[in-house]
Amino acid sequence: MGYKNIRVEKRGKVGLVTLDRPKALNALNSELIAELGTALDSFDEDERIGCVVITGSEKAFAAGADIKEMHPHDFSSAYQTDLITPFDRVSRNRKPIIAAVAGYALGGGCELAMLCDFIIAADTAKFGQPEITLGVIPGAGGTQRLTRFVGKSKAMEMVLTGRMMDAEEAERSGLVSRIVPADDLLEETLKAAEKIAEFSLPVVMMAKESVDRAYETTLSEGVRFERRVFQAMFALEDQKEGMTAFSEKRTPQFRNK
Ligand code: DAK
Repeated sequence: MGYKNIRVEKRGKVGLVTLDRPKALNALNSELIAELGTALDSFDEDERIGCVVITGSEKAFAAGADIKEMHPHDFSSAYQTDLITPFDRVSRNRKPIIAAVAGYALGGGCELAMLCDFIIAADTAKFGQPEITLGVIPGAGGTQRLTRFVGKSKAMEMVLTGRMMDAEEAERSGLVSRIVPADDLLEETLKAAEKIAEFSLPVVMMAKESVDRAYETTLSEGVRFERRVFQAMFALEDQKEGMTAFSEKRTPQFRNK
């Protein structure tokens, strides 16, 4: 497929999506969101891909949903077209997705990063939910996910004032897993993605599913879920291979079985 708003590449076992609307700081219009969904579907279906990275430019991961496209909507059209909701597609991906964020990740851009499984931030990254300044509130999970990441007080302040958070504050608050120099962002993120893609794919997918379960259930239910998944892994050839390789002091050769 020919993409107009994103670039899509395979780097070995890693699928790389680069948001590419530089004139609008990667603002997420409906065409870009549809293209992103198509790219993620193709990586999810591609058995050679073990992990996906979404990144933007040096200046912006994404400066939010496209305000100029959203502006003319009324309630009826926003509701009937399910405005920007296909966005949630990211959270249905079964393979891990890492957000590599440099520059602005605002509004829907911050929400897109939070929909990924974890965020690696350049030292230039700036996160924010400035929707209040436009007369609306976050609409793609910002009030919910940001609160789970950084706690009520900081999320409330950011959502109510539109204040941005720099990379250091984001790391301190648990929004990002780590900070790297901007020049190294893609290389460092690809390194993490390649590492994940070398492991057994079904085990990686079940690890992701288990961590995600922590957000959807009670602790005791989550622990029970984890235990069942752990026990089920003993039906995999890759569990035998991983533990045999440890005993034989060699690198395991996982076959995703
Ligand atoms: N939409 C459209 N165009 C944008 C944009 C955006 N979000 N952000 C930037 N641009 C465009 C600018 O209009 C400008 O275009 P021209 O004027 O050159 O044609 C170009 O990008 C460069 O921007 P600036 O000239 O403003 O660049 P600066 O460096 O001076 O400032 C900035 C950078 C990021 C601080 C500034 O551009 C800015 O404040 N941008 C808007 C940030 C923002 O408010 N973002 C939140 C948007 S609301 C939903 C799902 C999601 C959402 C809603 C519902 N559902 C599922 C229902 C999400 C809503 C949002 O994200």
